[in-house]
Amino acid sequence: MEYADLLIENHGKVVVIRLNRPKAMNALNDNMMNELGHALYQYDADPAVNVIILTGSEKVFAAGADIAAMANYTYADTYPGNYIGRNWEHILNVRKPVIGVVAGYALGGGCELAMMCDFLIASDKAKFGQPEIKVGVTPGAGGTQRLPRTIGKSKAMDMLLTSRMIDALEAERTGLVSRIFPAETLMEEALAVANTIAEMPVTVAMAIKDSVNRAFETTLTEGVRYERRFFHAAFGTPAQKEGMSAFLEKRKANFEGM
Ligand code: CO8
Repeated sequence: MEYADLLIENHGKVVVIRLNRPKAMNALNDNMMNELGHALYQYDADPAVNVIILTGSEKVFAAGADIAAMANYTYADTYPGNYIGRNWEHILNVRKPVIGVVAGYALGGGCELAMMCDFLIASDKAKFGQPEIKVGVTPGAGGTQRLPRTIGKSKAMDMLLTSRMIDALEAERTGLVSRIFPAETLMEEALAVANTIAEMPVTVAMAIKDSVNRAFETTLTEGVRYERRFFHAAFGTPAQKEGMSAFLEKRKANFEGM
C-alpha cells in the first residue's frame, strides 16, 4: 500500500517504516498515526517479516505532535472527541520486535513514540526532549511515565520541566538509547542489529518481548512466573529442538520459519 506520510523499505526479514513529513519536521498528525498503525499491523502479521525498524529522516525522527493541527482544539475535541490519542498506541500491540532508530530530533510526542519502541538506536547527532511545557501542555503519550522509568526521576523531571534536550551521549548514558552509531553509518548499523534479531527464532523473540514488557506491569514474582510459562512452552517448539541440536552438533542453527 502507498502511504502519504510514511515510506516503506523492505530489507529481507526486516522492514523499515520511515516517518515522512519533511516540511513539518515529521510532526505526528492524525493521518500519519493512522498510517503508522496500519503499516505496523500489516508487517506484524506478515510471515516474511521478523523485525520492524521505525525511523525518520537524517534530520528528525519526529518533532512531536502536529502543533498546527491541534492549536485550535478544545477540550471537547480532545477528551470526548479523542481527536488526538485514539491512534497513538497501536505500536504497543505489535508483537514482533520494533527497533526505533533516531537520527536528529525526537521531541515531545516524537520522543514518546520512540520510547514505545522496544529499544532505541541513535545517531551521534540525535537529540531527545519533552518540550511540551513550552507550548503549554503536559506530555500526553507517556512522557511523564516512560521517561522517569527509563532514565530516572531526576533527569526526567529536569527534561520535562525545563524542556532541555539531551544529546545522544547523555541518552545512552542514562539508558534511553541502547547504542549510538555515527550518523553516516546509522542505518547500515541498525540494519545489522535488526538482521541479527531477524535470524533468531521469531516466536522466541516475541515471547521475550512479551515477558520484558510484563516486567513493567507486574510484580517480580508474577513476572518470573510469566517468563517460566514461556520457557516451558519453548520445549514444544521447533526452535528449541533446532537450537539445542545445532549447539550439540556444533553447527549454526537455522531458525527459518520458526
Ligand atoms: N508541529 C507542527 N509543525 C512543526 C512541528 C510540530 N511539532 N515542529 C516543527 N514544525 C514545522 C515548523 O513549524 C516549520 O514549518 P514552516 O517551515 O512552515 O514554518 C518546519 O516544521 C521546520 O521547523 P523549524 O523552522 O522550527 O526548524 P528548526 O530546524 O529551526 O527547528 C525544531 C527544529 C527544534 C524541531 C523545532 O521545529 C521545534 O522546536 N519544534 C517543536 C517541538 C515541540 O514543541 N514539540 C512538542 C509538540 S507538543 C507534543 O508533541 C505533545 C504530544 C502529545 C501526544 C498525545 C497523544 C495522545
